[in-house]
Amino acid sequence: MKIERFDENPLITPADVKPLHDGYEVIGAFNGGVAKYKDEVLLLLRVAERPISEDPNVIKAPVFDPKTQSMEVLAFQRDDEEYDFEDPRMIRKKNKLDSFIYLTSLSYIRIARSKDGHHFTVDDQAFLYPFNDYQTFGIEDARCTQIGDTYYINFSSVSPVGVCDSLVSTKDFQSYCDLGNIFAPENKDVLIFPEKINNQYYALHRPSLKSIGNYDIWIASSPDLVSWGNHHHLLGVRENSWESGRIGGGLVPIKTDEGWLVLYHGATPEHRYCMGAALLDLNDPTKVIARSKQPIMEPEANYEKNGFFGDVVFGCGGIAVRDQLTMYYGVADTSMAGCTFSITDIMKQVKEES
Ligand code: MAN
Repeated sequence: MKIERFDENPLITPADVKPLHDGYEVIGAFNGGVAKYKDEVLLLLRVAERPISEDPNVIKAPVFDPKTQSMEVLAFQRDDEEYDFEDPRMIRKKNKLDSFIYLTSLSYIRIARSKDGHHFTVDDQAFLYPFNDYQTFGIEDARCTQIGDTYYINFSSVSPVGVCDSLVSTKDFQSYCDLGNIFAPENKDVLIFPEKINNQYYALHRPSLKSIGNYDIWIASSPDLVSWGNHHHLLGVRENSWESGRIGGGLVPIKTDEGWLVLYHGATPEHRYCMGAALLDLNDPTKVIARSKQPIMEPEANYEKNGFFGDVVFGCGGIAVRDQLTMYYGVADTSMAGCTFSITDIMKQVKEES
C-alpha cells in the first residue's frame, strides 16, 4: 500500500498546546475527529492534561466535578501494594486487572484549525469540556459527521459508571447542542454514516463485552440519530492476527461507487494499533462485501512507534477528494499526523484479500 505521510509530521504535538489548568501539563494532542468547515480543516483534538507530579513515586489522578466546575486530584504511591500502575494511562486494582479505577490524565476536545491542511493553529479554549456526571474522567476520541449544514460530534464519555458514547451537534464550532448518551457502557468508536440509507440513519459501534464475546464492530440504525436499535454484529476480531485483540470504527464511512468504505483500527492484545479497511453494501450496510486481511497501515515512523503509548496509529477522520483520501490520525497516544492514500489502492487491497 502506498501511503504518503506528510513531511510536516507530527502536525500537532503536546508542546503546541497550552494547558488550560495551572499546575498541569499537556501529555497528548491526538485522536482528532475531522471536519471540513468553510475554507478550513478542523481537527477536534483529544487533549489530555495531567497534574504535574514533582515526585516520580507519586502518581496522580484528576477527577472533574461538573457541579462545582472544579478538579479533584488524587495521589497514589507507586509502591502501594493494592494498585497496579503498569499501564501509564490508568490506575488499576491488583485484584481486578481487567478494568481501571482512575485515569492518569483528563481529556477534553479542543479545535485545531488549518487553511492548507498541513499547518494548524490550536484554539486557546476547549470546545467540549466535561459537562455532566458521565464525563468526570474526561471526553475522548471525537468523530464528526456532517449532515447538511449540521455537524454531529460523538465521543467517549468516561466516568466511574463506564465508558459510553455521547452526541452533540453544532453548526459553527463555537456553541453546541447536547443530544445525550447514544450508546450505553461500555461502548466506543461510534461512526455515524453521513446520510440516511433507506430512510434510516446508521452507525457502527463497538460494545466491549465482558462475560463472552470479543471487542467486535456492530451496526445499528436510528430514525433520529438519538434512539438506536436494530443491532447487528458486523465484523469480528481475527485470531492470531494484527487485529486479534480488538477492532473499532476509525473514519466516518466514505461513500464510493462500490460501497461504503470503512477504515477501522485493529489491535493485538499487546495494544499494537494498525488500520484496516472493509467495504459495506451501499443500500444495506449490514452486509459486508469485502475486508482486507492485512492492515492498510502499520505504525512505522518514529513518531508512530514512540510516545506516551507507542506503536499506535489511530485514525478518527479523513477528507476524501476524488481518489485521494487524506487521513488525520493520532500517533502513539501523543500527537497528530497526516497522510494520503489512493482510494483505488485501498479498494484493490480490500477486494483482493477477501
Ligand atoms: C483505554 C484507552 C485510554 C482511555 C481509556 C478510557 O484504556 O483508550 O486512552 O483513556 O480506555 O476510555
